[in-house]
Amino acid sequence: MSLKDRTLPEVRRGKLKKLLSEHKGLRIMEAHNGLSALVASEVSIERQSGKTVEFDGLWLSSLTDSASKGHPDTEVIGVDSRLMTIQEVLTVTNKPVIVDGDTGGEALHFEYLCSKLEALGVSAVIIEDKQYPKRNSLEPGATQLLESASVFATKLKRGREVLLSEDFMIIARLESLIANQGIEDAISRAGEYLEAGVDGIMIHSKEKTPDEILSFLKLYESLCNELGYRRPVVCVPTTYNSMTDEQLFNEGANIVIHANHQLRAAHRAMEQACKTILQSDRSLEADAMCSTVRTIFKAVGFLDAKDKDARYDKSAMHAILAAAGRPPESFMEAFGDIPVSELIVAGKSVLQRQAEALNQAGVSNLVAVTGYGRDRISYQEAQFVHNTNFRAGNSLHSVFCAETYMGSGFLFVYGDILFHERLVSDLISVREDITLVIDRSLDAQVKRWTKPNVDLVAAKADSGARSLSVGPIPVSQIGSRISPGEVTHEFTGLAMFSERGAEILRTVYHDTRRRYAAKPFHEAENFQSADINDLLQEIIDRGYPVYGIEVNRGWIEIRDMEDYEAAQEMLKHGKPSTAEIRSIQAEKVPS
Ligand code: SPV
Ligand code: MG
Repeated sequence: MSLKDRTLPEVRRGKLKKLLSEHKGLRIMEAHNGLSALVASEVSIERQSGKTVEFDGLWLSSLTDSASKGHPDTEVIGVDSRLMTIQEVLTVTNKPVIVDGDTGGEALHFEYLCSKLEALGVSAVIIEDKQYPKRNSLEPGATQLLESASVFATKLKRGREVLLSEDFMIIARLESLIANQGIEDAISRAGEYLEAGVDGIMIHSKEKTPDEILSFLKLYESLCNELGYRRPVVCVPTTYNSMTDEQLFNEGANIVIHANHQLRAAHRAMEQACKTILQSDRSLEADAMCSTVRTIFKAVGFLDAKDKDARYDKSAMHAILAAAGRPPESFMEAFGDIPVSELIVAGKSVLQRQAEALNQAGVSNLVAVTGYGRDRISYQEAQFVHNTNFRAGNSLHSVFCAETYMGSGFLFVYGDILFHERLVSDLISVREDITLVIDRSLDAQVKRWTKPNVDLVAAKADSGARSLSVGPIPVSQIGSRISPGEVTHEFTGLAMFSERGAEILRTVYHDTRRRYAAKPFHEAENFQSADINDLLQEIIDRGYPVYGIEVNRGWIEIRDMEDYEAAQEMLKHGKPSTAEIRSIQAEKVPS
């Protein structure tokens, strides 16, 4: 079951009445369990005219409910068992549901049935004017005993009297044609049931041609004219199915129920698959007759569940830290021959601080891709992957040394940034496939414009005016050479790739790697010298959405001595609050 299409009883119950009040013909499909309800709810097609058509609601057939339980349709399946199926269906769809109530049992039983169905959020019950226990209407020669019209009308009235809402509909089903009692009997009973206060009439027939139904529909209109009011009519064209739904609507039907088709289709497919497996002595040949396992997983919400697990189970996600690069000369002069990850900022190494922030946000699987000075790294609570080629490439190629950890989505982290755990928590809760944390305070950070290789971003920012939107915004450009008029943000070096995002990243990486081996690739001379920004730009250019979540604080990069001293200052009194980071960053802005 997917958790997406749920609704509440009071929201769903009135949907049928509302659709009917919009004066369009309603197409209703049978469902006999959760899966068939999902299929009927999800399926839609586009007609040649461009019009999209879907089913307007579901029919809880007694024939298919009992058949799916391996029983005949003779009211031998009890109300509690029927209610279980009804609940199963109501749980997985938000479409209105019409329940086949058989004869409704004796009047007292019908009162209880109405009250339970109404409480569950069912929109309508249809009961047939046969004697309990009824026999299905479609089998020629089956005994069909009609109830006396007045007894049935009393049952209908008693059902109405227990209802608590105006939303729930009681529809009377005429079995006169099934019991060979003729159209006059049907019309006379229709009149009596309408007078008893029913919300609609269903006329049933098992003829192959629609003639008797069409005659009934004409007489029904005259009856309603006489009465001075009209209630909707329901048809079930199982046998006279040469008529289209539209034709039936044009003849006066308001609801057309396709009463058993999913069950019959499933039965034939099941039988064929079983026979094929026995014949072939294996299942290979039957595969083509079956939906794939993944299709079923998708239909019942397992893929959604898996997605959610990945989003919320941060412990399963890897953070890949690109920590292979050579430090700037100024660091070498000041601190000697150590990688940036090993720089001590207020008592802790950069890598340790990164690991702590990630851990606090729930990401505990760290993969650090090392290169320069890897033997000098003292923090050991991560997995290490060595980029032997670190001199030739940069962050992009480093991160791909950890490609095996990307599978179910991952976090990308520059090796030379410090960040607050809040940024990570926000990032891992997004739904988009590729999301960057982007800083919108670039304009305030005047000095940053003068620095080389700042990761600039052009994103669809709002005008700066206050806005209700808080979600990620689309990124259109990323690189260090975006024209100043277009720059809106700076990429912080934190990014999140969902499972699909990682798949896109990997596919585009391997494809471009071959094609641009010796050719300029976005801002890089060739693929070998490309960085993550070049690949992200390629991804954007290929039409995949890349999003940014905006921040203006909570991170700092350490690329030169000035950055280092600022970080040292921020952290010397322990972990800074986001407000402290902001104020110290603001102090850096020259007047
Ligand atoms: C059902 O679907 O259970 C019905 C319609 O009542 S029929 O089987 O045609 O009687
Ligand atoms: Mg039935």
